[in-house]
Amino acid sequence: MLQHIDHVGIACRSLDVAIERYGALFGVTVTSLEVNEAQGVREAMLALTPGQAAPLATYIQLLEPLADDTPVGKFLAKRGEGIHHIGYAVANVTEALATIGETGRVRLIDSKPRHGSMGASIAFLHPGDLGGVLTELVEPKAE
Ligand code: V0V
Ligand code: CO
Repeated sequence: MLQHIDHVGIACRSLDVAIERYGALFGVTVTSLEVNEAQGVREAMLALTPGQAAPLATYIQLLEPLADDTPVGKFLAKRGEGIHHIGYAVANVTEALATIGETGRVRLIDSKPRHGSMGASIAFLHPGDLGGVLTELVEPKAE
């Protein structure tokens, strides 16, 4: 079901500072910069495999909260900067949600897909049922 790691989400207080750091250290650059009001973030996707066509690309997703009372804002207050979630690519997020939901073993934060970065369809699974790892299913936008 899980095809590859689409992105690793990293919570940061300043997106600009984090983007500069990753560029200076690793030479990665911003592929996409978006504000996602529904998720409460300003976020940048930095491709690890420039030139390789999506959906095979893997990204670092840098996340800055739009407000304190958002998932990333609360995370920063409780835990500070660090890894926030892992996003796995799936072929079909609706089908993946149905299959996972049928097990009854994990709370679906999203019962149906939501709008994600770069036109992807995404859904989150609760970290409390996944060994403390907030897990995101990502169906990248079809080319
Ligand atoms: C919170 N907890 C986490 C966590 N965030 N554990 C692991 N990883 C995280 N990222 C733990 C927290 O330490 C508490 O554990 C417990 O969950 C409840 O935390 P809370 O602060 O009271 O927060 P809640 O319950 O209000 O919300 C937590 C959840 C929320 C995970 C339900 O953050 C959520 O809905 N996340 C999904 C949406 C999201 O994260 N969007 C931002 C990325 P204890 O203390 O009880 O043990 S947007 C994105 O990635 C996009 C757009 C994209 O990729 O395209
Ligand atoms: Co994400």
